[in-house]
Amino acid sequence: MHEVVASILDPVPAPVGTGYDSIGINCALRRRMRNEGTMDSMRSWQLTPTSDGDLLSNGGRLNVADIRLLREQFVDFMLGYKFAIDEITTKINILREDFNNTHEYNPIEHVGSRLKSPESVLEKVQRKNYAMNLAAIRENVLDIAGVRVICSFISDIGKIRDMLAGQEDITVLEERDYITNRKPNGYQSLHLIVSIPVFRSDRTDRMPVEIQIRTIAMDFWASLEHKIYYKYRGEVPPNLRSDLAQAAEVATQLDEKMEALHHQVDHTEHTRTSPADSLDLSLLYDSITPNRPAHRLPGGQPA
Ligand code: 0O2
Repeated sequence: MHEVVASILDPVPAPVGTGYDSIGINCALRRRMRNEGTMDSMRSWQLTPTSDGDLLSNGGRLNVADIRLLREQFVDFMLGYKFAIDEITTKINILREDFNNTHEYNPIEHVGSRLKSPESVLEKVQRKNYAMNLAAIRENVLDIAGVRVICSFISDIGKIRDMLAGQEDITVLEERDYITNRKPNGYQSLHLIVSIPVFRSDRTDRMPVEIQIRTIAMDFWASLEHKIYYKYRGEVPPNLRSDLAQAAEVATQLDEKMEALHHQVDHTEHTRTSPADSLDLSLLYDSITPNRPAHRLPGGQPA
């Protein structure tokens, strides 16, 4: 049965690189197209019936209508994760724009996201020995939706974490700190599994999203390591492994150096305070409508 379903899902080709699409503000359209493309490619999964139109499974026969229903349910299931990515990405882009507007410095360099391919979801279910049904996937595979935030400095990672974790509708389900506890191969990143409500047309679902937060140097290392890992199909030769471990050490030193430099720069914030609600905006009005008669202050004096 598993093999039959997997063949119906007609695997989307494994992405080159990290699979995370960069979605800086300038790339928002590309991200949308890519996300829509992902869902479109799922809709165009080809069925592979036997000569008499049915699909064989271990337990008997599945007809094409059963498989079509299964596919539609899977597409709908995956759509929820795409919406969850959209929600988290919007939150991060709001933080970024707010930082640009109200602070002198913006800790968010890039934001990326990826929706796990159906092939990779089912591969994980198989590998972890979970039951091959949607309920088990929902409960156990918490990284179907992934968002990656790249920061300038190590200290930004905690700030971004706290800003997201502090939002009312976000619940942190799990946290893995691979920065304090670097992986043996050198991998560093802060991973949060959060849940967020997604408001569908007929229901509200709380959806899990894996958020990875790391510096530019950590990300540079991870994307190269990912390519090497895939090139060697997980069997990375010992000399490359040791070079990667050294490169991770250099990346950490660079992060520490940049952090120290960052602290030497005067970051006295000239943060604008929010305007008081009672502030008189008539002067602003006069300044943007110069041809109008001058505004009169209370008491009849021209402003
Ligand atoms: P991708 O390309 O992001 O889809 P598991 O999913 O069970 O294998 P686990 O323990 O649930 O792993 O999660 P873990 O270790 O926290 O890592 C999940 C994600 O972190 C991976 O997702 C990678 O994106 C990233 N990651 C973890 N370890 C490494 C590493 O050593 N090198 C690199 N480059 N990335 C790593 P995916 O789904 O494996 O890949």
